[in-house]
Amino acid sequence: MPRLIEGKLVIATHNPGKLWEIATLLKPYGIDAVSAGDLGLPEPEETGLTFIANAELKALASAKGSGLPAIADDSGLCVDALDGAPGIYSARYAGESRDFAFAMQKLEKEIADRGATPPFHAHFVSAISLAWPDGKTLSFEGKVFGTLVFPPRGGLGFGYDPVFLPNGHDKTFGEMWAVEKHSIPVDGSEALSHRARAFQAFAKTCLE
Ligand code: ITT
Repeated sequence: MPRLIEGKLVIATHNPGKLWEIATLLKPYGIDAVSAGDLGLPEPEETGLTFIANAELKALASAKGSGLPAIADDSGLCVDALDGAPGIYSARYAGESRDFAFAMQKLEKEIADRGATPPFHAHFVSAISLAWPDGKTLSFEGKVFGTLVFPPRGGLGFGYDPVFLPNGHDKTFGEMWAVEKHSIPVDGSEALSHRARAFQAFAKTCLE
């Protein structure tokens, strides 16, 4: 089957951490990627009620605004003790200034207020959508399960990485180098991060 994307692709995110991870994941496929920010494309309001709905809405806004296919990620952290919050509201949970040190403290307090005791089970979700200017979309989801640790550990990564300890590992995402968090194993086994897992599914359908 021919590849579904040839030539230029817009990465429809305004989050520098995500942009870097998605651009790195795309690199081996020889895709000419450009960011929505570099094209001056506006950030649409995330009015969807699911990760996939928001990823589609962001990818479609960039595809229609640029006339090129676009890929977007909508992601977040779901905490069992908070009934899945902050979930699709993970960016907004960090306030207008997107202060994740504050957001991680707020998580710790809200979990304590619920009377929960460790281990604090949580998972990250990433929905990756690819959209074309004619309105067609394809979406893929990836998840990674783990527990939350307080205080946060490590200064690598972005967002909630320092409090997330993936199951089976002794380092938080904030203590892992980027390659460990999101690389795609060459032997075809499953990647570690939610975004890399969603990307594996996307790449299988659209890039191979
Ligand atoms: P765009 O919509 O422009 O892509 P955003 O930051 O607003 O950027 P989301 O609405 O998808 O993106 O918000 C998801 C938030 O969840 C994000 O801001 C991070 O704080 C957090 N998050 C998602 N993936 C993460 C990861 O791999 N590591 C740490 N935090 C992550």
